[in-house]
Amino acid sequence: MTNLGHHRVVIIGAGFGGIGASIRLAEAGIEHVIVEKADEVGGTWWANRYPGCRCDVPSHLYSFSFALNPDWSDTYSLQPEIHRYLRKVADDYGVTQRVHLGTEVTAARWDDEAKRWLIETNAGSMSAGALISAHGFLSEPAIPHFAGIESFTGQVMHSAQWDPSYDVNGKRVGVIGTGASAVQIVPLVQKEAKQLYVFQRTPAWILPHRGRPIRAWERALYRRVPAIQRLVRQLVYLRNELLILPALLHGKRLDLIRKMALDHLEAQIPDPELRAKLTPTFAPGCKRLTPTNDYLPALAAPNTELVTDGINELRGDEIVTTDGVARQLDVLILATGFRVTDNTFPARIVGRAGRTLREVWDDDSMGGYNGTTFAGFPNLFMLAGPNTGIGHTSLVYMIEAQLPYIVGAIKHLQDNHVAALDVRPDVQAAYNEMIQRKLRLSVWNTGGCSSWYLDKLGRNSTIWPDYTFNFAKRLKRFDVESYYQEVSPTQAPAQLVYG
Ligand code: N01
Repeated sequence: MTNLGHHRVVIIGAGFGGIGASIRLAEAGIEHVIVEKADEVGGTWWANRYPGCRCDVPSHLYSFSFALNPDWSDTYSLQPEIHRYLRKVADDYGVTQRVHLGTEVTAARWDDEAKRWLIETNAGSMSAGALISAHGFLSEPAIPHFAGIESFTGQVMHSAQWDPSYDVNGKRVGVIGTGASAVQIVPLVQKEAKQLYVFQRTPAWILPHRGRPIRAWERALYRRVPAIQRLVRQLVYLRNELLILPALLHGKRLDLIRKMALDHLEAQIPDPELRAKLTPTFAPGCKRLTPTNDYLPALAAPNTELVTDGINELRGDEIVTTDGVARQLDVLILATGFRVTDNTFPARIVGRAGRTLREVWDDDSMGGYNGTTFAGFPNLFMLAGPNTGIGHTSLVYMIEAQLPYIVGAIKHLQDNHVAALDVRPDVQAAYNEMIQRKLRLSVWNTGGCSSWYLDKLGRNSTIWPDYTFNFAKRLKRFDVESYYQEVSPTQAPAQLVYG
């Protein structure tokens, strides 16, 4: 097995999280490498290349605060443009040269003797004083098992594993799912397919989309006066934060969203029978809100059928629903989401007690401290970890908020000859209690839907239940007092300062 050496820090993943971490570590003079399983940087914005893939967070907000892009062509960017942006940031900040592409972490084990992480990859092994996991919680496709899927004669593609060489033109296409991915895929596929079947288990709240191309003069202005773009970004940020209080209290403003969505539905779907099928029964916001102007008309098109009966089995080239109707397909598109609360990547991370992070989470629920560190997993930091998710604003903001905290911890290790930092279990437990208390009345917990925000116990281990600026404030400074520390064996006799 090739020895890929020892590093001060190893970062897993070269998406927004890994690239941002690399930039901040380099600024702090901390040696590190990034390992990325794909052959490209970009993370989710490289994996998701389905037709129509677009960010539903405004462009000016969906970027690093320190690397604004005055050249966005649309107020809501398409995937290729976001991917180009990330590649450019990685190049401009020297990240690209630190990335090992095509290198997938298969295991990472904390060595409590040597006080370091031992990391196995498909390209060799390496070790690190600290490990930053930026593997992404929306990175592992959820592929439901339908009876007969193995012998289905058509092509099957998950939205995050799109085959760009596949041409849907003139084909009979089935799409399963009605979430954020499906509402972007359906309109484009409908235009080209001979016949489209959309298999809906739960209708989504569809809001009008406010996107528009950004005019040449606006781009010129942002280029010449970056402060104006920063102001626009700040206004978008503040407007989005207004959604938090009603979401937490399940309040009035959500009624406004409901009305806006129902008006949109009425305007776009004249047929009352179809409209009834497309009217959600849960509270808006319980699942991610999906803005689009093209999805509902695509469902009403003559070559589309909205199927609301459950899926029974796949048989040859047919999909058979519970009412016994068989429909022939050339391709089945699974817009069925991701394994989030049951993500298997944590099964590769083995902590101090020889247990994987997955095993620890399976005992109870996914959880950590500040969404970043985990008791029993010293010197492990996770970007976009448990309860850092947000449905109303940019995840890049949350990732950026974690960076000073992580860099602060790693600098603490380095500057004070500390070998290991392990968050105190009591601190972690109190933190999670606080999170769960705040979530109790929220629309995500009480809105009457099932979503990837909730785990098998019905506990919400994904959403940050407060204003995002409070998350940033919390993580501004590394709070060493919340951690057990072990002095480096090379500086002093191993000194346990636990408990
Ligand atoms: O996945 P989802 P997604 N039989 O989990 C259905 C981010 N994102 O990929 O609602 C039948 O939302 C399932 O049905 P139901 C964003 O954070 C961001 O669309 O469970 N149907 C649902 O309709 C988002 O929240 C952007 O009844 C089955 C759908 O599949 C997250 O990714 C764009 C089924 C899954 O919806 C996930 O979105 C796209 C089964 N066995 C995505 N299993 C941005 O713009 C599942 N379904 C930033």
